[in-house]
Amino acid sequence: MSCIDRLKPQPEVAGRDRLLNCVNDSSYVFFWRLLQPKVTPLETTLPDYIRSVKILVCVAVLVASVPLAVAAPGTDGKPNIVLVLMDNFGYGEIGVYGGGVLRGAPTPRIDSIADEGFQLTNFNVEAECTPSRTSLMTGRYGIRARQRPDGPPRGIWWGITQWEITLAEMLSDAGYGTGMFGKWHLGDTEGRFPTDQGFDEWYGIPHSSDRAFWPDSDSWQEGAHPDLEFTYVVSSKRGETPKNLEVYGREKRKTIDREITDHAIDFIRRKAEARQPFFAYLPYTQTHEPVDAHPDYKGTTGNGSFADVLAQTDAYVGELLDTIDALGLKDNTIFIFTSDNGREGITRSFGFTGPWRGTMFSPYEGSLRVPFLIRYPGKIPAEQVSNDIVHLVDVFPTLANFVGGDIPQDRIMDGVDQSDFLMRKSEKSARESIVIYIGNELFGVKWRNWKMLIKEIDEESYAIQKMAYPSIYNLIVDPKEEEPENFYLDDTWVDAPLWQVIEDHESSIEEDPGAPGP
Ligand SMILES: [Ca+2]
Ligand SMILES: [Ca+2]
Repeated sequence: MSCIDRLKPQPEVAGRDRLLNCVNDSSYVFFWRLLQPKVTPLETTLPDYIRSVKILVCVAVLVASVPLAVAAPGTDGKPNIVLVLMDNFGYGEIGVYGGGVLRGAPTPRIDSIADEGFQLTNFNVEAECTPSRTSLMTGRYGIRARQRPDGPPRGIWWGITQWEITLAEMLSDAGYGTGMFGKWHLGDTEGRFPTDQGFDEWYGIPHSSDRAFWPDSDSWQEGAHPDLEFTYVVSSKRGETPKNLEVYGREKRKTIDREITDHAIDFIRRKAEARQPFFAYLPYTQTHEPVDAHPDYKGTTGNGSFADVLAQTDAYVGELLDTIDALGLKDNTIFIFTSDNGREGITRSFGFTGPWRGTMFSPYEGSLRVPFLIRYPGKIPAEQVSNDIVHLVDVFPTLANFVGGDIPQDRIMDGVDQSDFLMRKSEKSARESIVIYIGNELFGVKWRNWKMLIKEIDEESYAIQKMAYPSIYNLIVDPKEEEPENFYLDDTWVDAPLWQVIEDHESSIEEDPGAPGP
């Protein structure tokens, strides 16, 4: 494993706990929404202002130069898709989830997606980067794609095979221009880069951001192993071998999300001008460690690097929204903001999971529950909030439904179509349950408001503990997963549906044990 996610988690802070103990239902979301200030121009920082002026000028030039593209929707009315995926970004960071000002930086632009669309408070992911990104790209739990005998000996999470049908391949087959700008982490060998897996173009990094420490480490030993080399920022077009551009060290770490945003905006403009529906995928590198703010934002909040990066990210998302809106594509563009997993677990990190227990690489809600906001004004009503269970694997079939794409029929898809739920054509989510894995280990399940863990993990040592009897949590009355037995005795009937989820999943794994092909 290259991730530094296995190190010791930050100890709980008593004051924070006291604050959060009062929080146990969805009123939390509305309460904190009320506390988020409206940002006026006077409160905008100088770099924000300069960048806003630059954007306005650029957009004005664009609008003047391609007037016919201004009102042009995607080809055949297909909606465009912009998908922002944060890295190790907890549930509690942004304003509408109780963060924003509480975290030292208001997030009005990200919050606006909730105001104009749908906010999920029970959106689930996998516990670490690669399986989570596998879920997003394939609509299948990471466990299915990793079961290959020919991976490298170190680390099981080495990416997806060509055989997997990615979200980008599905959209490309449906006529979309597909651009990826950011971190891949799903394979770094010939045939497994993004531009081998459905993306027309890619600018970003193949690996995890902890490798940005290497070039600046005083302990780096050149030539220590033939496989060891610095990560480069790369670019490629479909079918090309990626070209190394610059070493990904701490200096590049500061600016890469700015460059990701710029490349994505350029891509969106080009596709709008060409009147081709587009999929712009922005897996930002923040807030994985190291959390280094861009020079435009460093020190601007006065609340440290994490808050600076939060402000920076909000501004970048705002630029993307402004670009879509100025091109006249707002009603016909699906805009999603989410994260691949909860906050980092290392002691020196500063992420925030809101009311939930634990960090990434654990089976607890702080690992699995992340923000998910979606805006699609033409189809999804504004100001929607739901605590129904949805999972990252659902994004593939949901987007397939929205665009008229093909869902693979020759393999088990774990994802379900949530388009009717998001459009409020159906009241409830299309799923009631999920399975929870860490690495190879099935840890448990969630079903409605109940959770069963057949294993737990020591949050200090990461030792896996197998229990003689499972832990059962009622997540409505015990959202912090503090009392596994307390709320269960009157309701032992939940054993039946909870175990059924495990049995159904295990039989589906027997039927589809792993991806074939190179
Ligand atoms: Ca991650
Ligand atoms: Ca493929």
